[in-house]
Amino acid sequence: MFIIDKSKKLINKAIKVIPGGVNSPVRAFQAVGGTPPFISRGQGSRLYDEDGNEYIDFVCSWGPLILGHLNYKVIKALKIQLEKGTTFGAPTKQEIALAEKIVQLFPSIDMVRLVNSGTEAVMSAVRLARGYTGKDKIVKFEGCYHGHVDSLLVKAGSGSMTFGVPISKGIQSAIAHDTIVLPFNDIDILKALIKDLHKDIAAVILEPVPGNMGVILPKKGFLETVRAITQQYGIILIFDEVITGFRLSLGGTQEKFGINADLTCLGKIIGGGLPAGAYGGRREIMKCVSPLGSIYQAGTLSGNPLAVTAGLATINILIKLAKDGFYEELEEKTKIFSNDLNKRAKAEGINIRINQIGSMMTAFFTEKEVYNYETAKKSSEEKYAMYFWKMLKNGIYLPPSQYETMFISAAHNKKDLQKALNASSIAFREIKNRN
Ligand code: HOZ
Repeated sequence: MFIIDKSKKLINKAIKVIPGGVNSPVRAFQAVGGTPPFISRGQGSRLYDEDGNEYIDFVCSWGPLILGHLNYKVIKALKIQLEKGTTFGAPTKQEIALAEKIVQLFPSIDMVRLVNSGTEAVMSAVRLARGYTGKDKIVKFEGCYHGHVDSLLVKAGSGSMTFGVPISKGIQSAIAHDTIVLPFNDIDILKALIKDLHKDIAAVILEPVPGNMGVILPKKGFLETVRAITQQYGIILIFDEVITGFRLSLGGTQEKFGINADLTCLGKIIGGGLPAGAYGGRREIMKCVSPLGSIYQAGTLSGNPLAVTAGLATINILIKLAKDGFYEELEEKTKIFSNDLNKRAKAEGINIRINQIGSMMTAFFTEKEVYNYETAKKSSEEKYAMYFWKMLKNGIYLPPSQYETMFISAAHNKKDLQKALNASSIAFREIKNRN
């Protein structure tokens, strides 16, 4: 029997003092309905809610926890730092160590600035691109989500897509005016636009492997052509690798695809479970950032010792694991899982399309290929919601939206994945019987 009475009481308290009862919209479960379980703790691949229900976690805090919850070495490093203090508002040597790791692992990054979130990283990178080029227009792609920065909350993904809000209220039309939105994976439209407007375009920004409209795979040659055409016209190419950085490989999409961006935004894994973000790139661009240059950006808790310690510990563990084929094994584990999931859906006559790369995947409830926002939106949100709840009641915690990414971590073992597959077969059968 699936009981979440305590969470029901908690959400009723929460909504009195927090919009929607949550501090980030998708967690409110509006896309799938019902009450979100209030989580009391995590351990390895597991989450536990206030009613004592145990779940295998495929959200992993939306990406940061590639090592799973409560990694022993990360926690040990944090405990040592805690004894020394939580924040100083002054430079620390750990920040140098983390910056050096990022520079070492991302050849496109000569210098990097630490901030507190992916949103801050993207907001700063966009301001820097505009300041460096002296141009105003930014090109983004429909369904790509770059945090909640005004100029990019235009036809974005994640919660904006989940709740069908193409442009958030409160964004001045003049700001949205300088944002051009194109369909992802359509290189001809991008080429035509850049040929026409390159004199006004400061930057093209994208999630090189989008994870916020569900996982979308770049078509063969798409990223390479985006890089070539932005290079040709002197347009700054910003890769938002907040999800994919250290997720797809140590050097993110850039390492996996062999492409160098001009500016890169990072987040999630680099905080090791604590709030952190970063933006970095070529030295001649980064030296325009205050206090060296005239592009201002600041942050009281930027580079704070706790987040830097957790991030550094996580990255050091990943560097060691990568030497033994960690990323290849994680991708193989995810591939086997997604192939089996596909077979089980087909066996029950349920149409799904799975996009999977590295340890990221999304099962879209549609029979057609999903390669951009428009095709993703053809998925059955109703069927996804049914699948979500049948899985949750069977102890599997999936993203509460069709337009998010499932993550598999180092902590997910064969038993976890088998349990999720068995629960999926039951869920698919029940969905079939309902239709
Ligand atoms: N940006 C997060 C995942 N793409 C959404 C998290 C949330 O709204 O809780």
